[in-house]
Amino acid sequence: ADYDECWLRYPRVDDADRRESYARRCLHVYAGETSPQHGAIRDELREGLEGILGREPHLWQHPPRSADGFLVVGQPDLMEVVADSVDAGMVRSLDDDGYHLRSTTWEGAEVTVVTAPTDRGLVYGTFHLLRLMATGEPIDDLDVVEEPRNAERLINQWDEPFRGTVERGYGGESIFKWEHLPDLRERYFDYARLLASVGINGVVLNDVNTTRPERPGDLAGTGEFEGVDLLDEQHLPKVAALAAVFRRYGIRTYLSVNYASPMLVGDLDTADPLDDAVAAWWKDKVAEVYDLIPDFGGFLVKADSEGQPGPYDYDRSHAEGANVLGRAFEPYDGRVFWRAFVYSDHDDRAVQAHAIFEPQDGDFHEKVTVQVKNGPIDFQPREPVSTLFGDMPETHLACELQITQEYTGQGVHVCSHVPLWEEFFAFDTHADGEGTPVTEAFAGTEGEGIAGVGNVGEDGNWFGNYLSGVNLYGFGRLAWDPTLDGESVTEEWVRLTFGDDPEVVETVTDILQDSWEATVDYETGGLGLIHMMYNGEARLENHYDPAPAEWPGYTGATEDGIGYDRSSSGSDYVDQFADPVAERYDDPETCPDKLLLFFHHLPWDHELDDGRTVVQTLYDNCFAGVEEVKRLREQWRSLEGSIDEQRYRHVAERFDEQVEQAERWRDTLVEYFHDYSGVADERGRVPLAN
Ligand code: BDP
Repeated sequence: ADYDECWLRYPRVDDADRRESYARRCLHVYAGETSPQHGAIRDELREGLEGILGREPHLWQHPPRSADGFLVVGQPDLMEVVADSVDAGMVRSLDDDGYHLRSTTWEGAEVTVVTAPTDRGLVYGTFHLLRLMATGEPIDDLDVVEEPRNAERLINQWDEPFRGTVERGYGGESIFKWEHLPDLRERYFDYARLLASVGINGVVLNDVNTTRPERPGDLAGTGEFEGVDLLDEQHLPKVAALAAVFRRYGIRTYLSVNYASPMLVGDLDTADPLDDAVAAWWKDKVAEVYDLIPDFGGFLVKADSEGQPGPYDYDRSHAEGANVLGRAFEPYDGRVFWRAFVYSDHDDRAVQAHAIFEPQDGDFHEKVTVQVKNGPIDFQPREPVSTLFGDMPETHLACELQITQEYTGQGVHVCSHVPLWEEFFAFDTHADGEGTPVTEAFAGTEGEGIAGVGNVGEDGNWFGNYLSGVNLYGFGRLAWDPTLDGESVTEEWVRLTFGDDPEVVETVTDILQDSWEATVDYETGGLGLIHMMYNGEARLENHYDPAPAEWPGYTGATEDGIGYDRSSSGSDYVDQFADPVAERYDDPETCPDKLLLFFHHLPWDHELDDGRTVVQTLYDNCFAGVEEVKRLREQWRSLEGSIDEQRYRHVAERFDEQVEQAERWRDTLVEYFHDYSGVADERGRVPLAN
């Protein structure tokens, strides 16, 4: 293939003893052949084991009696050797996506067992075993039981089928070629492998923006909108073809749909959720989809948001709007993900989603999941946690994270989101008293989980910046288990991607772990400011260059001070948090510095704990962010010769551009702070010399 293998490289294990120990247990493989997932498992083992062992494995349809040892992959109910080797009752009782790995002996042979209650679990278990070997871990004493902490682990592609582009994608064009489908590309299979290898179980194929203004850059609209989705007769067979690819890897397919589909795809003259014909249309449409795709996952809907149609067009609530779709899924194992990314352009945007959705807690149909971004605004470099988490106990919730680096340097900057997600996951909402981490708000049963806005495209390296691969890998691993240690996940990715050289592993892991805070510093000044990036009239403009002056409404900058007052004397966003979080945020003395100006408008000379003023701290952080990126670049440069030239150069070049861009951010921001405050930097750096 002319594209990168990412973390599925399967290089030969150098250590001969270790390799021998793997070969003894895995050179012979006994695996089923009856389901599509079995096909995927056999293919993966063939490729993976051949790489790792340096020898072609033997695949059997029965236990290979002559071998001293073998690997067996199957459900206990279908294979005697599995039933004999594990606690079958325990395996059957595992979560559908769970699995069990065990080393034992059977009739004198050393066997390695991968078993699960479902074939999808077998896929995950197989990838887990291969990961252990690819990272050189011993497998002679395995006893691993894994279950995901989140039932739903979805990728949301923001791919635009009718343009071939990816909204907010920095890795090139969309990999999905709709004009050629149902013809399949090898790349679809390889993408499914990447996703399944990190535990993803669903993929939404198309962008949430299914209605686009005809003229780009005209969101407010001329009234001429073009709505599109994939629910028509021409496209559904193409969707089914992709669904078959993903199914092979245990991944279910979903679609973003336009709320006005009954009018756009159907020929009704309304999409009013309380209209019987509309309800019947959705029911029939969902039935038609299930005829083609029996394991279809469901719909994702962006309604009444940024120009998309929705129930507001008929004076209906979000619950009324979502429930008509939810009811259409009643006969099936599928559901509706309904986004809470809803705001209007007045008042404090942070309070809006909660103000709209929280009062409807309990009103959403069983088949509806409300999907909430991690923060109350929009994937900013750092935001507080959305107050909907913990405050909608009667509703299925999913959290939405952004894997793609829309606001964090796009295809250029090295910025791992893993530490960002870790901070988010660890947040204590206090919803149920102390010790109610945010993860509990979406880690329930079916219908709850985590969605991530994808970051792959047609580029040879898939992501734009090669190191952005850590964001897809880390997302999958953390969606499976948000309590995993982010640094370990990152290190795992580095070892799978760059090999085992300890210096490379340590250096790249450190770079990634420190990269996010650096970005936060030069892009925001590190005290909780948001939306300081260029954001032209058109929704699709930029989000990469600094332009704080364009959005004084977000920074709250005045001659007297800076920050947005969301305290009890301002918009009172703080009040949506449970106590004692609300109290802590409400008082500038106890509000954490990193979110201070998100919650408070403070005088430029307001003193922080360490005695520095607000404006001085902003200056210092902007400068520190740039220094940090330079340090990270130096660290990367120290690896020249230790990793292959092509990947070395690629990242080195991006670092050069990142340093320049970080300097531009720093200079723009400090000038901005200086223009308003009139306060010079104590260290003489601001105003800038030229
Ligand atoms: C913003 C993006 C925009 C998306 C929107 C969304 O700038 O492209 O359409 O979010 O999530 O982050 O719907």
